[in-house]
Amino acid sequence: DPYSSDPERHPVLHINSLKPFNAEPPPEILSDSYITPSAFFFKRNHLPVPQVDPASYQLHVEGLPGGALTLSLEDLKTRFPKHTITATLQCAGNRRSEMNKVKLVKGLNWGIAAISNATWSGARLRDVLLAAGYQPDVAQWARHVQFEGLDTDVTGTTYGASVPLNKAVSEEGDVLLAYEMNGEDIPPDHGFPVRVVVPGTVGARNVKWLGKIIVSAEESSSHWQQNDYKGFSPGTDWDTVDFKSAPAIQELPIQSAITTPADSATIDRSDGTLTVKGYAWSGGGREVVRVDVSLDGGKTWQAAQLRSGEKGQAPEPSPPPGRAWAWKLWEITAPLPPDAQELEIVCKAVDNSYNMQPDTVSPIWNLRGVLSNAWHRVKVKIRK
Ligand code: MTE
Ligand code: MO
Repeated sequence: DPYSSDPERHPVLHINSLKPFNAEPPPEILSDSYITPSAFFFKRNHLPVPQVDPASYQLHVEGLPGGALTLSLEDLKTRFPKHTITATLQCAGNRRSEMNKVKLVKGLNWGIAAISNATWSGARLRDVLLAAGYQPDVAQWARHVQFEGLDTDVTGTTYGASVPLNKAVSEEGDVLLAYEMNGEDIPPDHGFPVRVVVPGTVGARNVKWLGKIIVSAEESSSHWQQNDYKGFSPGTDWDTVDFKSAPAIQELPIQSAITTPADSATIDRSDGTLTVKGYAWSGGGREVVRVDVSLDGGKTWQAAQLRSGEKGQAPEPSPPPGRAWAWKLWEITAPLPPDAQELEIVCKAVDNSYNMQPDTVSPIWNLRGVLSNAWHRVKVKIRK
């Protein structure tokens, strides 16, 4: 069993697949803390977790004029400044289950919690590429930076992905070769000893157990870059789909969801108010500027309170424009409509480019069930 050396996991996680291991936390845990504890951080593995010896670990950097560069973990930690960011990762398939309700899609049936927020520390990819011989004239022929994981399938094929070169080398891109998550060594499930963190970019490009970096004219040839993680028209089916016709997902669209109350919950009328909580995030470093909440299925709206830090503590300093990599948690306490026995609670977020979420799922349905970001709706019953 290639999965026999997979690590232990927290029993509270909702498992979508055991081998490979894919799991998400109960949604209400996400709004308990601004930084998601690593044990609860969603886990998305395509393959068995590789066991990497940190003492003999090597990272290879290829494709630059200076020839190949090989770095040990110690090199990465000592030869480059340590940089820390707070960044949210979201799987392209987050909220896929809502697309499945419209019409069956292919993929893991994720709920709303294939998204989490952590602090990441490591060397800047930019600094490592510069040390490996990157110069501005490389951009005349190179367009992409490819990443290969050390996890392999039975045929020896590794997980791989790529990101645009300009994201990788930009001083404002904040792409990290991270060796710490939430102030500790990266746990095995999240890429020990080194993973790429490409903030603002879909989870799939944040390659774990990083073994190789290749600067190239072409995108990664991996299955996951070429024939997966792309969006299509609702009218495209498996007979007509042409994966070459669509770009690989990189930045993700504006997203928000209600973490509590849960769908189908029964709520006590008690003091006549209701507290609703959730998360909101947008890709490409766009900052969430507002979350609107409705208790009547979208007829009337109120703006929620946004938070970017732990409860009761000073908020994290506001990020420079275009570098809002972390989510906002939001909360609203509103009076319950008198006599209401049932409510449809809805949320929708707005980012600083005024991108907004679509109101329903059908117009954005796609056969892979990715980019699922319609208004999130939760129905609850009110007990007298
Ligand atoms: N990197 C490797 N090497 N192997 C993988 O299976 N999964 C990707 C990405 N990086 C993956 C990987 C996907 S699809 C996602 S959503 C994120 O890792 C999940 O990161 P997490 O498990 O730390 O939450
Ligand atoms: Mo993913």
